[in-house]
Amino acid sequence: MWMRGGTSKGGYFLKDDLPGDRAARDGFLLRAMGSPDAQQIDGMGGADPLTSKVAVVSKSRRPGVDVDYLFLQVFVDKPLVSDQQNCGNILAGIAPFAIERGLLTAQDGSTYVTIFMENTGQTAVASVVTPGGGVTYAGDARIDGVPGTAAPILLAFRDTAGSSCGALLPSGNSVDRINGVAVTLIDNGMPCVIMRAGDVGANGYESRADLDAATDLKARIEAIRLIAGPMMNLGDVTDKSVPKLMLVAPPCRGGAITVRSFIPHRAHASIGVLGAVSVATACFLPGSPAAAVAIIPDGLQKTLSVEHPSGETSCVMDLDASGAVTGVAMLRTARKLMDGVIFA
Ligand code: NQM
Repeated sequence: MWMRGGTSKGGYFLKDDLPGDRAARDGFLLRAMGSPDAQQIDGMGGADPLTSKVAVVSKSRRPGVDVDYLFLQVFVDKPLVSDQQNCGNILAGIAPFAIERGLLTAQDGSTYVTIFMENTGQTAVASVVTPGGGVTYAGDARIDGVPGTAAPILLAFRDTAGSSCGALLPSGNSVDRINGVAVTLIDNGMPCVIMRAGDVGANGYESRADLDAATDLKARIEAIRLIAGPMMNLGDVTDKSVPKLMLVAPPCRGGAITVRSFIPHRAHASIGVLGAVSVATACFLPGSPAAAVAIIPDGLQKTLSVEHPSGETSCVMDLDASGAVTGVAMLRTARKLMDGVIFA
């Protein structure tokens, strides 16, 4: 099934429908997407990392969990399929897909689906609208980066700290310096290197096209990323899609912070779900580049509006009395685009 999940798009497969052998599976997915090729002309991929994504889904045997979800990034221009990152946007399509495929029985009204995210060994709970026990994609929820409206899908995360790096702050610090630039190395669901846009020669309000064309900027921040990888327990990240690079600046549309993200070699059209969670979490680290530019609302439950090139993404954050983030919820939507047979 091909679905839009949040601001991403990709192929959703039942695990049993794919080859069990990893090399055979990856070869199949590369052919399905048309990679490696900048145009992905011979496959389903959209010539963009945001539309060259795969979800592998199965009924879970874990207690209290409905389905297992493995995310795979199919590189556009390299013969690479990576399971080294999670994806919160593709996650938005998992519950509807699982219901459509009969992996679980939906309730009349709305259904909560507990999803084990295999890439990081953590769980998320998705709530979907299911009138009469079936999925509906129609509704009036709107997310920036997607035209029109659709049924709301709420994603709740409780245990995302240290998802891939083993700790929220894998270097043990709120701030490190790499190549003279102050950075926060953080992983609250997505490994991210957060720096002030102004510290690397950007302003933080650029368009995606301008960022993609900024060769010097991209070389400067890639050099930082390659050094950050081992500091974040990720090893050599030359051929990995993590950590992501987050250039932050003061909000300009009434939000909490402005971000331009690289994922990691192309600029993101908006921002990743767990990428936004990680940036929002960094806003609470005193002395960090994010805290220096963020405007934080009052209250123990705070909605942080993360501004990005296509609008904003709101993260609803629960904090404990010490100010540590204990849970995050996000609004997403998804849509079934086609269901059929792929030839690869
Ligand atoms: O951070 C793109 C996306 C993502 C990831 C990327 C995502 C997340 O927008 O949870 O959703 O960072 O490669 O789909």
